[in-house]
Amino acid sequence: MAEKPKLIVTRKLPDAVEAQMAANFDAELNGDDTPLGRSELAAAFGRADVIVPTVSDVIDAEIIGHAGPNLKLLANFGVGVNHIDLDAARAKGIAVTNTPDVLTEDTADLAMALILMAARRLGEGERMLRGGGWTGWAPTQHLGRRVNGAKLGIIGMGRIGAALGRRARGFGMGVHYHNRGPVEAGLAAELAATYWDDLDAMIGAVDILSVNCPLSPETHHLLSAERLALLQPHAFVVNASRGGIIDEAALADALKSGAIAGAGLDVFEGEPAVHASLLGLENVVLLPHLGSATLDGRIDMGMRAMANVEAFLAGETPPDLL
Ligand code: 8YV
Repeated sequence: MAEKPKLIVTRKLPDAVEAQMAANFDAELNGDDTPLGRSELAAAFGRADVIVPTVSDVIDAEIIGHAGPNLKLLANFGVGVNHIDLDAARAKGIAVTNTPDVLTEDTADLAMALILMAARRLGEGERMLRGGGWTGWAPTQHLGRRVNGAKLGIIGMGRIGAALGRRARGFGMGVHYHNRGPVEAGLAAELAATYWDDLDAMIGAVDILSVNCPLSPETHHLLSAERLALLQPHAFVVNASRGGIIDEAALADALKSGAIAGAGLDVFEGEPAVHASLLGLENVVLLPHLGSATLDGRIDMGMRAMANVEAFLAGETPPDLL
């Protein structure tokens, strides 16, 4: 019998996913979920046929340079691939796939949760109660801002942006968006969405700004100090995409000075490090990259990664080839 392909998974995945991997491959799983150091990652590149990495692996040209002759596929567990040097992979003849669609709804839920948490000051309220500081209801305690009727500006109207737009409509918000171009007419009509070609103009006009575009060299620090300064003082910023799209130091300054009202962040430029000045601010919600963190979603992501691996090894074009 031919040997099974060697599949190396860099992190612990849900049991159902690992069981399928162990059944179908010579799978090296990560039982205790200790992230691989650079030398371990390089060694894994040297002996694998397929690697299933995640956002916590930095796969740059140097790591890709360690790929052995058998490594032909990086089947990323996750939709964002900014942690992988795609050009270096291509140059080395290594295909890369991701897991779109299956995490769209969960991530949009998380973005909506950030909006509600920030605008209604829910984290502040919970911290006060748990800290023993609640002395009873008061008419002017922890007053947030109404989201019903607010203008939401979505940067990046892809799958997740559109799913957030649907939620926002349900909460009575107006949907505005900036994108490479207008979305198709059916979606624009469904969301009653207003397209802004000029990002700066949209930023100045909205009450809540949500980052939903991928991180790339073009979107790195897209929300710079200059752009953040365009926001209205009552505005909120939320990010469930990638931390590097916002200049975190500039955001912290704007939150601290009151130039904007608040923010909700699920992602950070130097994860797991969080800009020190954000940690001390009350008007920012800070979550540990929970966007797709449902058991259902993580199983679906694993199965989607497996579908890509199986198609690739069968000589077919994987459904999510980048
Ligand atoms: C994933 C994410 O959990 O898919 C993405 O891009 O940001 C997260 O939801 C993570 O990337 C796993 O690799």
